[in-house]
Amino acid sequence: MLRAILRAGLAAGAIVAASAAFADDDVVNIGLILPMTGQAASTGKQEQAGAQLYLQQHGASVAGKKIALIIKDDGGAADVTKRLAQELIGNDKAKALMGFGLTPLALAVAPVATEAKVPEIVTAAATAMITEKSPYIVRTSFTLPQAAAPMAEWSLKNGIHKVVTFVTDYGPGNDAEKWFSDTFTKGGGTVVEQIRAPLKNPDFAPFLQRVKDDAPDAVFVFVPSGQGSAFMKQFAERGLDKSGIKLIGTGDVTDDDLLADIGDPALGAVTTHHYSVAHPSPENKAFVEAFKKANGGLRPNFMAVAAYDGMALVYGALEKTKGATDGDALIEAMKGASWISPRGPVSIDPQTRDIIQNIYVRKVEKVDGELYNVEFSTIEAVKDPFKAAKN
Ligand code: VNL
Repeated sequence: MLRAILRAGLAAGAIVAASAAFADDDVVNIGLILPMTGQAASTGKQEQAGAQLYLQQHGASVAGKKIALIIKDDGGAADVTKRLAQELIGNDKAKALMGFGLTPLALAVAPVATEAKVPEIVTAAATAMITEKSPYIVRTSFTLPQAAAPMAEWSLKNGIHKVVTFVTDYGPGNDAEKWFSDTFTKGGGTVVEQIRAPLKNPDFAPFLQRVKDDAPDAVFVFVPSGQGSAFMKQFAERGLDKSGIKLIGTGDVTDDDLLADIGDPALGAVTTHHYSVAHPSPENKAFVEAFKKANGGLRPNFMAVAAYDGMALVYGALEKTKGATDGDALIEAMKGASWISPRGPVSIDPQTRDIIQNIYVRKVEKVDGELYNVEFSTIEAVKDPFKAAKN
């Protein structure tokens, strides 16, 4: 892992060197901390590519400042994330930290952000309570309650009465389980069983056998980005794709960059999420085309879009502060910011610093020989319901 950190550090060094024409004071370092290695490496890759695409398209300067991204690999280990955050602030004078591929990694940095008064822009991790852990946290990804509750609403209206929930056993999975189950039960549905699988190296097979034995109308699934194809393959191996048990979930399981690998067993899965590579807007068409071109044909997923939007948030804030990089000024400028993302219109809730966005109901379909999450219904401007319920 050390080698990977050094390599990422060197690459970032090259970006900084390119900004030599600007005086040191005019360079704004942004620390992008991601799992570039380890189990969540696909998230790191997508996020890095998303942030770099924004930089490439919008130029590395804004409000008279030169923007330099310093990319660091935490290997998915929270103690490393925290140390890198401290070093980026202490040594590199980073004015914002971005990334955080998993909930524990985002949480580890919260006290660092608070103490240093440096914005922590969470572009991946999605447990609802994260933004409550520091007044310097702003999020451009999503929250699991925001995505999971609409799945329950849709299920209630579409002939699904009995559901088994299947989630990865940590923050976002627990949020998904709770917000799907509570919403579904309140509306008259029955949750037959709630199954949780471990985050690290899960063997889904024994859990899937339980789903099969329960014979529900549907299984509601949350697994983090990157695990969807292992899950779906074992789902198909157990014959669940042909068992009449419908697959529903948040869009993490039918991740855009994994659909080709999953193949036909994904067909017909209905999920709720904030981004599909098939989102039919001119902004998204341009984004997808440019992303693929810059990354050897790789499809962007929701992680890439959140990092792209994290950069949009920083650029917008710097414009508002006229280049001032004081942490309090930047956070104030981010509150209430709104823009058109490749995913659709978004804004930052000034009360919670979480993102308000459309949630789309989508179905996996084959279009021109390729699998896509095809959006067929939109719930507009959804706020994180976890925080809305408290206010
Ligand atoms: C998290 C949530 C991570 C959703 C994910 O993929 C995801 C998290 C890495 O909060 O840890 O799809």
